[in-house]
Amino acid sequence: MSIHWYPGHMHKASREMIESLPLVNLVVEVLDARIPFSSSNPFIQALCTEKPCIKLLNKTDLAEPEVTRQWQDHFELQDNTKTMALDLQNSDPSKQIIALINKLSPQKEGRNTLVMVTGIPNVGKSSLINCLAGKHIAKTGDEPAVTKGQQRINLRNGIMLLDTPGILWPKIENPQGSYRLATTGAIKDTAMEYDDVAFFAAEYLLAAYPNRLRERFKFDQLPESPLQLLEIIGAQRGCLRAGGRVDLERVSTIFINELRAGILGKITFESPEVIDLEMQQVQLIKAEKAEREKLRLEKAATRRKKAKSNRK
Ligand SMILES: Nc1nc2c(ncn2[C@@H]2O[C@H](COP(=O)(O)OP(=O)(O)OP(=O)(O)O)[C@@H](O)[C@H]2O)c(=O)[nH]1
Ligand SMILES: [Mg+2]
Repeated sequence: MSIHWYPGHMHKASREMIESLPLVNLVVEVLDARIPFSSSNPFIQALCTEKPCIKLLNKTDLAEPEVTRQWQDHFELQDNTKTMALDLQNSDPSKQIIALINKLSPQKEGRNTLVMVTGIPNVGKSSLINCLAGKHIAKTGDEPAVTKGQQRINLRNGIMLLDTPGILWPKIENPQGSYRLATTGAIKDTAMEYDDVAFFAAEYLLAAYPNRLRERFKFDQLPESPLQLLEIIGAQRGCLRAGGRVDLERVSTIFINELRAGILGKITFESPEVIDLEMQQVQLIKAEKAEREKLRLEKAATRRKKAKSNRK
């Protein structure tokens, strides 16, 4: 599945981030703890190499603690980078975050630190702003692209926050990454097919979390395929069409929503080990694409040449 969801406001937000960057002292990148690799925006990475960076792995209430720890160790090997694991839904880590910002800020005493809060859609950037401000000042919502423009918030403790809209990047080249983003809710519903995403999630859970599925759906034998799993769930939930066939669209929506809500337990979709292999796959996909484009251009040039010589 390739995702094409890069609406105008994200393009504008990227431009505004580049414009604001010279004044920014520190970058806070909010990641989804279930998908720390797939929720890392390469555009933000490339932009922020020179600034101290705090990576906040949020939604840890939905992710496996042990794997979150592995991700923190992985990120802390990068220059200028510190991490914290958060559950903004159920706790208030504002004191620890503010202490870390003050520790890493390159600003001299008495001068405000401008902190840019960045991240892909729906990871909890505005929830973080509200937590740090101690009041509800940024609109939040359980869907991607709630924040559409930049907003400055003065915490009046020497820290100025810059809330930014969640941005993706124009081409998400890692197919696994696209699926993980869709599974966790970073992609607008209208830009994805629920059944396609449910097949991916079902396949992953069958391989990585078979016991969770057994517990939740109470089957004697593990289904042999994602389709079989969705059919069993569909039959249990009465998602049937006329003639008794399972309504895959309906059961897929239920399955994905349960997964997103944590009803299947704490689930992480990637560990640091996947990075190398998936980066190699992306390079392969890019090389194949470049080769196809080269062939297309060569064919077009030959056609033009032929047409020209026919006209003579
Ligand atoms: N389960 C869980 N949900 C969270 C957590 N933090 C935030 N949320 C929820 O995630 C959803 C998105 O939060 P927002 O703060 O609006 O996310 P955002 O990054 O500002 O999103 P955009 O503005 O759309 O880019 C909301 O429904 C929040 O309540 C968390 O730690 N755990
Ligand atoms: Mg927001």
